[in-house]
Amino acid sequence: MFKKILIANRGEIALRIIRACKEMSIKSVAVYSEADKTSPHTKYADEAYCIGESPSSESYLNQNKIISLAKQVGVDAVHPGYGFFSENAGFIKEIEETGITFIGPSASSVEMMGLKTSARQLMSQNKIPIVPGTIFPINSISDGLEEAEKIGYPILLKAAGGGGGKGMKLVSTKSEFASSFESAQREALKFFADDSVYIEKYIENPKHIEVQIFADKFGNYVHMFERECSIQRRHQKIIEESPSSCVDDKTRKKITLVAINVAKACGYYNAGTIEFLMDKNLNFYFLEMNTRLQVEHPVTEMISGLDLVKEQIKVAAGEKLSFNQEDIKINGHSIETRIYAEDPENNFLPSTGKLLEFLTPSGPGIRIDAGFSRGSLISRYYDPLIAKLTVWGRTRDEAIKRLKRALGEFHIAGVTTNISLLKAVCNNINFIKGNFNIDFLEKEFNNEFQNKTASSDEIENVVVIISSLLKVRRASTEIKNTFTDNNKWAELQYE
Ligand code: MV4
Repeated sequence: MFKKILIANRGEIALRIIRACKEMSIKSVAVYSEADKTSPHTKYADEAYCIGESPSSESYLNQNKIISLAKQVGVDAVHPGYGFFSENAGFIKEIEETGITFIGPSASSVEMMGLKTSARQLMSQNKIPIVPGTIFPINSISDGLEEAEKIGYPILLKAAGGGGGKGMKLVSTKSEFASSFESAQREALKFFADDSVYIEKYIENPKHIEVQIFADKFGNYVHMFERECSIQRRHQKIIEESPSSCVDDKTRKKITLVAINVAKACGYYNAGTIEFLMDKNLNFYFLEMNTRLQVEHPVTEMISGLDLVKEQIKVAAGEKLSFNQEDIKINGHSIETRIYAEDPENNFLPSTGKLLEFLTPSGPGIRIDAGFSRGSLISRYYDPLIAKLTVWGRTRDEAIKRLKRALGEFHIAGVTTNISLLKAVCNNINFIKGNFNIDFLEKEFNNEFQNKTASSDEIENVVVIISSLLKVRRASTEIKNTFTDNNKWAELQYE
């Protein structure tokens, strides 16, 4: 087993990985930027080194600095977390050339899945259901028009080098094709340094379902069921749960088997996630594979009882999986909400500042993953994620009630957060019924969540009342606070 691991990340995920290291008696090495000098991950690791100025490009994305530090301080392995170098094949190659293990998949798996057209080719060779469309880039407008006609409008133009929704163009009729194609190519070049664009049939109102898979370096593969990730805004997920309330046992058997076959097709090892679009008839299509540990991994941990980060470390160290598929069971229901420093009443403008107060919920079935503590500075340099709140309940209903209770226990001051929106979602009848797809937030809240909630709230009047309370308090207080209905609770905790 490794003796010392460098964590090439920051915030909550760096802490998450350090925690696993501590439980495994592995020494942890944190890296930090100027802005993160006093961040919890910096303090909690056994060793910590400053790797540069605050902008990510000069610190967390400084490949040479991180690799030379890893060699210098004598680590056996590097964990990339998510984002930054987690899906960078060049980084993986270079770190492994030094004899240090990358805690994640091979560079070749990452490369194969990173190029969407090559992933689609591989999937179609392996009989994996992909979204209908082309498996090669489109070279000319006339070829594109011909392909689009075969597939049938509406279609989506996607960047081959892309993913995550950047540079995607919806084309409803053939008259729009030429101009959309040219602009898709321009955007693909700008974002991904590659102007290759391919075509997919546009799937209307799908759900976003993903399957967690895991493999060791000996060809043993397991899945850890699905996560429902449809509740998102502009490709930023805000609520994820497991299991999905729309997936029945039969569909679950099919989609998890397909996910394992995707992983096998690219010779995958370590933790990975297969993303699918699912239509209302429960047909599902491979979308892309995320070759990293994901932000929302806690919901899978809550229902399976597994520690994914520990398993990642064990598999990377060359251990065989210590469990097989029959050992993994769904126990209860878990929901994660992402607490972002942003203002849902002001077009989700990122909110920066000092966390003047930071009280987090606790009690039965609650898990908090936070990268900050009271007094921390939320800066403009990084992702606005302050914390993840993950709840567990025996049933989805219990999990939602627990989530509402827990959201009410937050007391955050100094920055504005999206907690008010999360509470409103908990009270939304369609959310409660599991009746939603990727359009949920836009449809139910129209990006002006207060107004829309007031009319569609069929469960309680809570949000309406709180909204007016909020307005009154806004007028009478200096601190721009998120939610001030729970001051009594906060005072109690400070006593
Ligand atoms: C799609 C789609 C509908 N049809 N592809 C967005 C991010 C990228 N990973 C793929 N995305 C989509 N691809 C076809 N053929 C709708 C989306 C999409 C989406 C997918 C998953 C989660 C949220 C989404 C939000 C908007 C659009």
